[in-house]
Amino acid sequence: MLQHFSMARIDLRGDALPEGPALRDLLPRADFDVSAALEKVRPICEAVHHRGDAALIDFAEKFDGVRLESVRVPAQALADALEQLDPAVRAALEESIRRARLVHREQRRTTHTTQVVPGGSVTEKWVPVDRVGLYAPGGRSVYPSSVIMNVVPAQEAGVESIALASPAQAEFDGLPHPTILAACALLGVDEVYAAGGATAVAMFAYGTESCAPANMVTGPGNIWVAAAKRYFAGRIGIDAEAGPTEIAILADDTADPVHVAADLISQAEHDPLAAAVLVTDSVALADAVAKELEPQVAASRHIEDRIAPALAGRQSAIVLVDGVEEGLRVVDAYGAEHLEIQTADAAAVADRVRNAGAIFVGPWSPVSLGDYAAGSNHVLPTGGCACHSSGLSVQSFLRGIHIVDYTRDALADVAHHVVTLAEAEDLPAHGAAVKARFGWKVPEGK
Ligand code: HSO
Ligand code: ZN
Repeated sequence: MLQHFSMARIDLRGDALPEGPALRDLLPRADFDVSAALEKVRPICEAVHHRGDAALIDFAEKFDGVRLESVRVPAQALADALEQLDPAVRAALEESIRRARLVHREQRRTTHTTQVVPGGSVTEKWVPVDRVGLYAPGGRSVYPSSVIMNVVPAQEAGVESIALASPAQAEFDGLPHPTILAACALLGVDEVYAAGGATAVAMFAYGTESCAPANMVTGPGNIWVAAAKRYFAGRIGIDAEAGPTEIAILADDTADPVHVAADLISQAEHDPLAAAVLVTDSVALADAVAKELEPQVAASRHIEDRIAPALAGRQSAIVLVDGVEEGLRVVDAYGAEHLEIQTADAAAVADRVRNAGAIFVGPWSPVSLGDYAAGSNHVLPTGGCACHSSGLSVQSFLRGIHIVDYTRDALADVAHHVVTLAEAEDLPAHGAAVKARFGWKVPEGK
């Protein structure tokens, strides 16, 4: 039995903390080797490229144990799933959608024109991607909430064509899980495919007989989805490669150990590779949380396969620091997907955090609120990517296009600078393109 486990402790008290990458190296992190998986997904992606739907059907039989008649989910199956959805689940999903729409609607961007000089302007217009393919995992992670977190920002961005894929489930005659289908129906997404993992990403990237190619693929998934995204990066748009989920909690002695333990367990519940990291300056809190974990883990459902290995794994730890100041440096170096601040004056501390996918402030904002019903997005950067990337948002589905519009006089005024820089870069034809407009002479600028 794994019920008796202990979370590793990393003691960073006493000496000055090292800088940046050296500090990051002291912190725990899961092994998630996407490049090794890349070699395995390559033939899968290429089979989908060459054999289209037939390959998808063969892969569903091999990986999901069910022979499909078609990969496209019939409209009737979506309607049936919605009709059969538990009313309480339906109400919760509807509220989740409503809140997510409130937040994401306000992320829309408006066209903006900068009058650079009289007669010379640059307008930035925001144009949604034409078609996106969204992925919702199956198997261990059937998350209708992730359907919401993908679809709502795409819809609010104004994406016209939205398709969703989720693995075929043998127990549902090869359809994706009914709650995934019901969530699609609630959101008004009617183009749904039974395709899983790398095969789904390849389907959207290349297109098949039944699925038109997409410009972009987003959504969480396992290592095969991450590897397929990497395979197609540069050819289609992708969001971040999602790794195992992470929670970091920065807490002091004002935190309630019962809450802290419950929140660590809540994300450990996703995956044996999930990371739970407590950063605290209070040994008393660390001890109380360690003690509190035992009964709470014992009372939870997915102990042996996920929670205990996640908490005991090398990716999880209790990190002791000298104070909240040092704690802030540690959580910034870690760059957690989810960061809870459970300290005195939590909002002020949260305000100082620079690297996190999402920040949860104070005792009444647990990560699981954000997973389902805060209005925030739960598709967030993992593996330290929070230091350069954001979670999914309306912005993820928009492209900003600059529209440059200069008059003759406005070009004439700046022409000599263009010609000078073109010469400096040994690109005289660049300068010539301007001179050609003025009788091959450089107009005298102002
Ligand atoms: N915490 C997960 C998302 C999720 N939680 C879905 C519950 N369902 C990664 O952010
Ligand atoms: Zn979660």
